[in-house]
Amino acid sequence: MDSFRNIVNPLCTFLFLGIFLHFASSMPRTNAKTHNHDFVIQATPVKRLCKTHNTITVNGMYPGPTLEVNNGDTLVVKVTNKARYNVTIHWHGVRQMRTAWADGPEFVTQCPIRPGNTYTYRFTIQGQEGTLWWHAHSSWLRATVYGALIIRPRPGDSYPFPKPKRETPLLLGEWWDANPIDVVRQATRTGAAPNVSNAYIINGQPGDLYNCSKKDTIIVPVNSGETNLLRIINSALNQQLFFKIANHKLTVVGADASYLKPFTTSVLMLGPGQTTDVLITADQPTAKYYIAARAYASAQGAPFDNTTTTAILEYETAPCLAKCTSTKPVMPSLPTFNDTATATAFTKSLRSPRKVDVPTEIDENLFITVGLGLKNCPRGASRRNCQGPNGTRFAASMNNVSFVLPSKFSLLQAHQQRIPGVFTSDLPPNPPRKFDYTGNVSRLLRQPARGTRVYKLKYGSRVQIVLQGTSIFTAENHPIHLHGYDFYILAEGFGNFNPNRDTAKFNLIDPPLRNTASVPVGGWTVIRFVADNPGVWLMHCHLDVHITWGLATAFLVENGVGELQTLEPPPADLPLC
Ligand SMILES: *[C@@H]1O[C@H](CO)[C@@H](O)[C@H](O)[C@H]1NC(C)=O
Ligand SMILES: *[C@@H]1O[C@H](CO)[C@@H](O)[C@H](O)[C@H]1NC(C)=O
Ligand SMILES: *[C@@H]1O[C@H](CO)[C@@H](O)[C@H](O)[C@H]1NC(C)=O
Ligand SMILES: *[C@@H]1O[C@H](CO)[C@@H](O)[C@H](O)[C@H]1NC(C)=O
Ligand SMILES: *[C@@H]1O[C@H](CO)[C@@H](O)[C@H](O)[C@H]1NC(C)=O
Ligand SMILES: *[C@@H]1O[C@H](CO)[C@@H](O)[C@H](O)[C@H]1NC(C)=O
Ligand SMILES: *[C@@H]1O[C@H](CO)[C@@H](O)[C@H](O)[C@H]1NC(C)=O
Ligand SMILES: *[C@@H]1O[C@H](CO)[C@@H](O)[C@H](O)[C@H]1NC(C)=O
Ligand SMILES: [Cu+2]
Repeated sequence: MDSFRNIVNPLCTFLFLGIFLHFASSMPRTNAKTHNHDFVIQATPVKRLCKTHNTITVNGMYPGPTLEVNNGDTLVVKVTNKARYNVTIHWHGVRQMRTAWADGPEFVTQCPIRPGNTYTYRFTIQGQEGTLWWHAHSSWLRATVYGALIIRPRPGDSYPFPKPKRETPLLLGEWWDANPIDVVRQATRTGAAPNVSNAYIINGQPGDLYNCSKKDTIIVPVNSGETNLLRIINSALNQQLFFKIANHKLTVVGADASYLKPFTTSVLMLGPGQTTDVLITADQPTAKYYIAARAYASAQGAPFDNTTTTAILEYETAPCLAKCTSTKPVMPSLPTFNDTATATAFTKSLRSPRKVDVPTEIDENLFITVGLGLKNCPRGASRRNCQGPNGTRFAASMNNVSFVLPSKFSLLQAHQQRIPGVFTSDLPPNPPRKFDYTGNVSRLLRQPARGTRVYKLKYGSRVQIVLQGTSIFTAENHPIHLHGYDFYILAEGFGNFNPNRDTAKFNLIDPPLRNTASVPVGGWTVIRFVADNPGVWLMHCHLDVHITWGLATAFLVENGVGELQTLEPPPADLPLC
């Protein structure tokens, strides 16, 4: 080798290297791995709050298995349904480029995996790094069927921050002292709001404030001086959560598997579906500190689970072992349940690490209202089925369409095989009636229309959506999730979006890239993306109570030109209805 190096001059080396790099980048990456997993959906006895419930789990684990991959890897997950419910699995935030068949929402990209059946999800992680998660996307099964999906940089690449000593996923969830499927079925029958949860949990445990969970409380060990990475996931079904660690600052470095410009905060707010990666340095006296989460509940007067879940950050350093075991951990002071100022300050702090490529020209400019509604009691229905406010049934809608899932074909199959009568592509791009969205809305406007109405997008179109919250019945913060895409969040604000005033607030330099946007209570959020992934993609509120009421729609993104812009053919084992 020495003699070789001696005979090539520097220019030659440079050219040679250039050609080699060019060649290497056009070759398939040989270091990408394929991860094979078996998921068995089954009923398993799980004890929480002193009571045992038969719980739907994956492989008997609660939460389910953590999947760890590198950017560029392929996942092959064979799901076997041994439970008595239909099930599907959604890979939340995975872009699923050309593989919409593996996205998972039932009746959108597939029919359910029926009891006794299997389906194998195959997809590749492309250009995403950080924390995502997976969860059931059928009825309310995701209350217990969920787990973390950790995506590290490609082998040889590193994090854009110093390598943390340890990494810990923290999945925030909700626990009902009941079968969650019974809870949603009861609500669907009565038309009233479903029961709120009985406790929040961190990695499956309500924590130290509960006698029955004390001994199983999650411990996050640290050593003095070290910096660790926490991957926080809000997997709760119906609740935005504040998150805090006593006496410790958190440096936010990522959200929804995109890196962020690091910033320091003492409190996080996560809507269901959102993830946040933070660095924490053990720079406090050796002791135990509570890691705690509780509700950010923005809907005025609505009942919510007002409990606190905890884990413990425990310094392992020797003197503590003797001293700290007996002392109570330090409790952080969490924001009050309706502290919208703190929630908004957090979401407004997120920035991409550098200037990003936000579409500046727009082909599709959509204005979509998101909010609740009330349906008058259907003629002839019993009062028992109309236990919503004043004898109504709860509903929710986007641009006044309360979304109804099909039942005979998935939307994607109907789209691909041109099966008529399953959906219509006429979701209005603007509210069918203009009104003071966040004001005192007339009762004549509160009842939405039902329909399976989607919006068609040409391949490559540049899309802007103003998501406008409404105060029909009550205003509330809605975590709006788009499948198959990440989008830039340009701005958010309160009241009615006003293009003349609010366009000036758009961040076209370094807006954050996410898959779930928090639409502020009584306010709006503006997002942009390029429709470069063909398929049918659900957009919905990630509060499951709201999607149950119809707060959803779907984008039908057409194929572009050539194979690389075309949806792959469906897998042979795709479940049909
Ligand atoms: C919901 O809560 C009510 C009141 O506490 C209770 O009677 C009912 O059984 C609960 N429903 C379910 C499905 O657990
Ligand atoms: C927890 O246990 C303590 C001591 O055994 C008892 O005093 C307390 O009432 C229990 N709390 C609950 C909520 O059961
Ligand atoms: C929530 O619980 C706290 C005690 O943990 C109590 O001080 C507060 O009043 C409760 N808030 C509501 C709205 O129930
Ligand atoms: C929060 O709720 C309390 C009542 O529990 C109310 O007094 C207070 O004004 C509310 N704060 C905000 C910011 O809405
Ligand atoms: C229910 O009826 C009462 C009395 O008519 C009225 O004050 C209230 O605004 C109504 N609520 C809704 C949600 O329509
Ligand atoms: C809302 O409007 C209704 C009429 O549409 C009126 O009766 C009511 O007083 C108004 N409420 C408020 C708080 O302005
Ligand atoms: C929604 O549509 C229904 C049925 O057409 C109508 O009665 C209602 O006023 C509409 N509401 C809004 C906010 O457009
Ligand atoms: C299960 O899925 C099938 C379609 O594959 C559907 O016909 C059936 O209604 C579903 N069952 C439930 C309880 O949703
Ligand atoms: Cu919502």
